[in-house]
Amino acid sequence: MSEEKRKVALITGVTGQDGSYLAEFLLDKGYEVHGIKRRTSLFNTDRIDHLYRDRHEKDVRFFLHHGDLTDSSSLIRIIQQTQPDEIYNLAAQSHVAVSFEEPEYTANSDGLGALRILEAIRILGLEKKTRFYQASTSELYGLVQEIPQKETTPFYPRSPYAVAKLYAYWITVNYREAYGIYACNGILFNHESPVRGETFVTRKITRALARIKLGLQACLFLGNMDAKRDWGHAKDYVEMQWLMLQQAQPEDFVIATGVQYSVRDFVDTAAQELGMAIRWEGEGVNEKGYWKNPDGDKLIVAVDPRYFRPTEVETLLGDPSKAKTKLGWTPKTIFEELVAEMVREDLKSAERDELIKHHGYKSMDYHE
Ligand code: NDP
Ligand code: GDR
Repeated sequence: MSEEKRKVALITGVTGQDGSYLAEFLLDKGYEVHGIKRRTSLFNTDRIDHLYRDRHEKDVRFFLHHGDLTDSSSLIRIIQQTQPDEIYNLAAQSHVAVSFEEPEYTANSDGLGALRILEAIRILGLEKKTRFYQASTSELYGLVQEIPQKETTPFYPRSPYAVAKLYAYWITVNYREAYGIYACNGILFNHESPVRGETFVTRKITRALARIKLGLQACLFLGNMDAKRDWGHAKDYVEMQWLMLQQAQPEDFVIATGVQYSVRDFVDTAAQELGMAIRWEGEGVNEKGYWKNPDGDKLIVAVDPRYFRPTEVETLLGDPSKAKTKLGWTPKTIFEELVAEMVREDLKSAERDELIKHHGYKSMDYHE
């Protein structure tokens, strides 16, 4: 891409899982990429360190700005400075269980945050220039009204997170209709990767089983093992986020694999990948748990009701037909490959921890 034609993208949530994959994807496409990161007392740029270069070097195309979705002034300033062709609003308090503990903050960042960006586009007169992507979610379907879920399926949010995201969904639609802004919702079903946050169930499982295998952790405590999700790979999904902004008309799209597994299936697949043939004892979830090591009575996966949610989303299964037809979507990574990749990476980091432990450092046993 030549210097004159270089497109400029602004990513909120650039330090997160999707933000890091999207930044890499857009840089590969020749974009100038600006990311918004919030101020933290320690560095939290692990996921994007490989992309970052000192501003003083030549041909730098990746820049970070301090800002926050709860602070309009920072958003307006950054958008004014960067004049982006595309804004990807990925920032959010994205943990469903945490949203029950911090509902007001979640509403502020996840709901009003989208409004603040759309208003900034208007205030700065960028309605015709800047395209806007909103990270919407399958959590909007909550208590599902139709199986599988598609773009026309009615919403029934089941958490403060989902309710906040419902506001963001509709304000995106409203600003598209009211002001002609090119604004889209990507209704993405769960997507994971080796850089998934450690407290989401998939990463919690792969990380814990790898550590249990190496004797660094005793037991993995989980909540609802019967919950079913449609899990894809984050790397595949960020390409769709970009494609949604390259169409002639702005539209909303479901992105999913169309295949569903339970949390228990995820544990089984990860255990198999690690050669840990876990024997499953008893039917149904009980508070004591029932997953044991085959060669003994050592409990290695147990249920802790602390991880149950006040209202749960039991089952999600997406119908990505529209994205298939209009965006040419076919998920590249299947479930088993996703689990295998996550397990492989977590085993490597557990091996590093084990090495440190054997040189005199005792690491902690995380359960979150
Ligand atoms: P992550 O939790 O990995 O990343 C969230 C990002 O948002 C982080 O960079 C975080 O910063 C940032 N952030 C949080 N609060 C604020 C704030 N107030 N101001 C500025 N930045 C903030 O999420 P994912 O990458 O997994 O998801 C990306 C988006 O997609 C989220 O909006 C999520 O809700 C949505 N989504 C995710 C799905 C998934 O399965 N992954 C599915 C559907 C939707 P910090 O690093 O400082 O915490
Ligand atoms: P989810 O993802 O709530 O779908 O939101 P998460 O991995 O947190 O939970 C998936 C399902 O697993 C059950 N579960 C547990 N979950 C966690 N985190 N920890 C546990 O110990 C545990 N045990 C069982 C949950 O109850 C749930 O049913 C994710 C986020 O990325 C959102 O931001 C995004 O919008 C949706 O996916 C689509």
